[in-house]
Parts: sequence; structure tokens; C-alpha cells
Amino acid sequence: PASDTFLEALPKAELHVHLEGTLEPALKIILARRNGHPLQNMTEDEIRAGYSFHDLPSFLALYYEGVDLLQTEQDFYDLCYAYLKKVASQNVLYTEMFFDPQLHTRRGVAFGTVITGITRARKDAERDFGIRSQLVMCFIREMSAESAEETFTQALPYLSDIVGVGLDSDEKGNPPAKFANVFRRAREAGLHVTMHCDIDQENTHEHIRQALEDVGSERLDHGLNVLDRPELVAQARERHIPFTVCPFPNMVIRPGSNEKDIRALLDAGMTITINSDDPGYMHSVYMTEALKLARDGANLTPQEVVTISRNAFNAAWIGEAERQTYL
Ligand code: ES4
Ligand code: ZN
Repeated sequence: PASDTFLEALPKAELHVHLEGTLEPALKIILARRNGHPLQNMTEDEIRAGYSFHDLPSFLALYYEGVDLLQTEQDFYDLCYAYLKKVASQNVLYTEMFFDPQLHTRRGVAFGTVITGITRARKDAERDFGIRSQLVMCFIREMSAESAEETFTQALPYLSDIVGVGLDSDEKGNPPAKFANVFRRAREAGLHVTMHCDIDQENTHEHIRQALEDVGSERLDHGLNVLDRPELVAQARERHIPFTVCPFPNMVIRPGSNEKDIRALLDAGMTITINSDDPGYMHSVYMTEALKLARDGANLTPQEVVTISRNAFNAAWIGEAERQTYL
């Protein structure tokens, strides 16, 4: 239909995608062959058949299995280059990509291997497809605060390649305040700060409050549970906090969310963006498909879709001169 041409052609920015979550089954097989991993004997369909999740822990189990296939600098290059090539074809002009260095360093892959491969892919993809990208380093919230601190120290030689820090993985029992010191260090080093406040987590309202009031989060990744608390809604509105909404995991983890929550966020005056999250594990729902899910779920008008897409360029961690080239 004509409206899908509209979504395809729309200039887009993505603010919530986990690079390791863009690993498609086809690339998994290539990496498994390259690195002598038993998964090399599976077909893409067999790999996909194992992809069912119903909550954050069951998703993370899948995601962590895939992460182990990434070994060499070339592996990280191929992962990042494939994602950027794919979304450039969807008219994504700019993307801020999360990566999870601790999932690699804890199994013996050097921090430098990870970031060097990714950075080289970013440069090549910009040259080849014109797509601009930046990196947001996430801390793994079920790992210790000390591990996050060590990771930040490892990142110091590479800070010019990192625009911000985030917080992801298992939220249960792991509030933002656990990482207050490392986020303070990151802010002092001039990095931006965001964090996941995932869907329907234990103590979610306290986590959102801490993110906004105690650890200086400039955005909320997911953050849907803000809707349960008028005082959090008011704070997010006053501070113009952008929400990175991800329609695919919404649909799986909180059925009806795209119908109800997206509209409720808009009605409450929240600034929302639409994003893919982990497209390799989510039926290859990249930006165009994520926008379709949001539009069809919440009955967004074309004007609302345009506004939401512009929100992402406005919320992007880029200079004003670059922003003007997109708007
Ligand atoms: C994630 Cl959706 C989501 N939430 C928390 N951690 C993650 N890591 C990758 N995707
Ligand atoms: Zn996420």
C-alpha cells in the first residue's frame, strides 16, 4: 500500500538498537563456520525455530548464546557493517548503537578487539552508504558495579569513539543506583547517559525515578511504566525526556502495548521515538517494520509518524549543525 512507501521513504534515526541483537541467523552460520562452532551445522530456519521468548530473562538467554559467536575483530566488523547496510537501505540516516563490551571481555575477547572492529565498520558504512552512526556503551546490570567501573576504565583510550553510556540486561534486583558512581564518571568525561527501564520490571517506578533524579539519565529506554505514575509523567514532560519505544518487544512482552501505551504516551505529552531493539532476534523487524507496528497498533496519523521520526533526530546526541542537515 501507498502508506508503506511513505514509511520506507521517511528519513529515519534510530536510538535504541543493540548491535549484538542485530546478529541474524545467516551471519551466525558464517561466524560459526569461521570460528569452528557447532552451530555451523544448523540451518537458518532451525536457528530461528529456537527464537521464542516471553519476558526479559528468556530473551537474554537467547541473546547471550548468540553473543558467544563473536570472537574476532572481523566478526564485530561484519556484524556492524551488515546492520548499517541494512538500515541504510531503509533510509535510516543516523543511528546510535548500543554495545555490551562486558559480554565479550568476560569471555576473554579484548575490549579493543570489539570497539576496533565496530569503529572500522562505522567508517566504511559511512563511506559506502552515507549512514552516520555513533556508539553507546552499555553496562550489564546483573554484573557488579566494580566490573562496570573496570569497563569504563578500559574504554578511556577509546572515548572519542563513544558518545554515551547506557544500562541494559537483567533489571531484576539491579537498580540504576547500583551504578551511580560509574555514571558520574561518564558524565564528568563528557559522555551522555541513558538507561533501560524495561517493561513491567520489579520496582520499575523506583528505577525510573532513580534514572531521572539520581543518575542523570537523559533518556529512558522503554520506560513505559512511567504511565502508572502521574509524578513521573510530569517530570518526564517538564524535562522533555525522550522515550525509546520498541514496538516488537512491546508486542511480545506486553500484548496490547502498541495499541494502548503508545497512544497513552502521546496523550500524556511524552516525547517518543520508535526503534527496533534486537532485530536479529525479533523477526527482522528493523526501523521501517517497527514504525509499521507502531503506526498500525496506535493508529498513528501520517503527521504523528513524521513528528515521532523527527523526535529521534531532535533527541540524537549530535551537534546542531549536523542536526540541521537532517531536519
Ligand atoms: C535488551 Cl530489550 C533489552 N532489555 C535489556 N537488555 C537488553 N539487551 C539487549 N536487549
Ligand atoms: Zn534494549
